[in-house]
Amino acid sequence: MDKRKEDNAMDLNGGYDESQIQVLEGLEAVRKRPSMYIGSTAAKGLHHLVYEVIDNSIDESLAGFCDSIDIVIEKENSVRISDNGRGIPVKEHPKIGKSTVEVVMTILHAGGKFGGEGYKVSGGLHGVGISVVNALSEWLTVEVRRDGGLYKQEYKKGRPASPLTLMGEAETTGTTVHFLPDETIFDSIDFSFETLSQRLRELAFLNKGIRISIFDERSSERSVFKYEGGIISFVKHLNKNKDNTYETPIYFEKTKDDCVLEVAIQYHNGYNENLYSFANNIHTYEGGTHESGFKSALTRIVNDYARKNALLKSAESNLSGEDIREGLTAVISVKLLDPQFEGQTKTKLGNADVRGIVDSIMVEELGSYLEEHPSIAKKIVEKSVTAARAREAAKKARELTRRKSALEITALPGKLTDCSVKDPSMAEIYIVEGDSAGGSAKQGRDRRFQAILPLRGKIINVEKARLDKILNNEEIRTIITALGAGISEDFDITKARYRKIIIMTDADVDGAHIRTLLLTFFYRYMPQLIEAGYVYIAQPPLYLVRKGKEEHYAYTEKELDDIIERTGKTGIVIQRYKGLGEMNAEQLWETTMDPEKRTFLQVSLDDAMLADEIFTVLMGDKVEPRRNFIQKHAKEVRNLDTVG
Ligand code: 0RA
Repeated sequence: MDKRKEDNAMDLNGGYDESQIQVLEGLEAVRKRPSMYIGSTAAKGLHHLVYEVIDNSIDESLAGFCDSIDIVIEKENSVRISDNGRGIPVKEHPKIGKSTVEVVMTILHAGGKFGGEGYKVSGGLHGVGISVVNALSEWLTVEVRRDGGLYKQEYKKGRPASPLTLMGEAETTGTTVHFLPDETIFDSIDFSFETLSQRLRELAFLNKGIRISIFDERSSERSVFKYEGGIISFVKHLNKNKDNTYETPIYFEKTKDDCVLEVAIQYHNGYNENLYSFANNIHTYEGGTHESGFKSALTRIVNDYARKNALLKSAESNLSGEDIREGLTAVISVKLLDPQFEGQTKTKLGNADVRGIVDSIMVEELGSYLEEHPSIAKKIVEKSVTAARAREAAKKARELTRRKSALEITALPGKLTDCSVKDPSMAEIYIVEGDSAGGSAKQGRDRRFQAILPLRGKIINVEKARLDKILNNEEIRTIITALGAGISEDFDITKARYRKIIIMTDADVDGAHIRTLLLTFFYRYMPQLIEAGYVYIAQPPLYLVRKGKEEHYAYTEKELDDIIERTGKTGIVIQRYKGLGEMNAEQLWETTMDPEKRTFLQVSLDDAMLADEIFTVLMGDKVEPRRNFIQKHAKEVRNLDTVG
């Protein structure tokens, strides 16, 4: 309430002319309904502020004027973003009668009106303009180097707090935007170095040659991303620990009807398909015309090649798209003038003409590549033929499982200790590592709504096997039956028997390994579960600190330090939990399972790429990177494979 009063009473420099009233209304609208402009006020929306600013720098780069962007997360969570673009124009805007800087900073969607005809990222997904960042910041300052001068202006909650002022001379050009997100608007203003780095690296891959650095003053962490190879480097990165079918990714870039298409393709000898599509640097998770054009062209081109070169006999049926994409890692990136984003999350490219454009470039470029590289072409066809045969076998195996489960309709696995409630929205299942922890969980649980499934045997490495073999693994079958929603193409989330599926493993390397195996399995064969937010990771404590009768649990190393500091060192006994089995039933309930007290990590696939990287490194064919990775990240794995 107070906030609004203050906002209305705020004195602007000068009177209320029409444009200022518009500005006020615009900023007020953003502050009132921030989610309408940035999606949410949770972590995602917060990080979006940074992306919104950087998109402007990337636009400068696409226009050919910027090749370096530096981001600093400062101690109190203010962020500084500098680029060496042209700088925001400082002269008075002819229509509005204020500097263009102020117009861009205070009028919604103003950015786009100045950019000319170039390919703009900021026309994309949210593309709300930098004024939204300004409106949602406690304070923001902008510095512009342009026309030989250094100019500066300050804002508070979106409103000018100083005029645009010439501060001195400047030999270079560029823009620095420095802001502190408004704490009253966001759930938290704690920026994640990891989250930002991930997107910055992606942007560096998608815009070859651009240098993007990030420095975190809170932790002194630093990263610099620059890839001369662009999406070739991207694909190499995705496949770095895979057993690749050939050495150098297939790559081409071509412009047609104002649409720039870049494609990089490399096959590996595993079974998964990793196709990442982008439109104007936005990850189109839901695909769209560029992706469907790519897929249909790839299928047709490989089949045509196979027929023409007698690798597929006339009696044999065509290879399916899925067969041809087994073991495919590809990045496709289009840049176009007026991208239309559709779909649930606005990550599906809608421009109909792009399908045909991608198709025709594919025929020209991939078609001739295969002609010119017959040994690689042959490998791709042979892989696809093998995939087709294996898929036939998998289908048979799946039908067998289905028939079997139809016979034993109510036969839940013997290992499952089910809960009494049958309503999935109230029911949860703990998948627990080992029998002894399983025993404690069974005793400690609230039997009304908590089911326990202990895993004792080995879980198969799903990254290394096709579906038919995976379905023969007893632990996997137990999980599928207990969850009740089927698998792969037959998966039906409405049949899921629990809405919370909680992975509870030991806080050691083996535990991390089992957790990753389970996540890989869910990710590959039941991604809908993760998308729906049903999958969680339990957070058991690492330590119990005793002092006299007092007991404190520490879930992180830092908490342990804090407790020691609070309680004093003398007379304390620290017990480190190596496994869940070291806790008795009561302790396990109290620390990890009691809904009143527990904390979970919700697994999200927002960042499928990061997950895939981890899965690849941990599960891939090469042993060496796996060992290095586990040793390096044993403690952090849980943070890496989950988001939020
Ligand atoms: C308006 C017009 C032009 C560039 C920009 C804004 C601009 C905004 C930001 C935000 C961060 N960095 C930025 N760099 C540029 C076009 C400039 C021209 O035509 O010279």
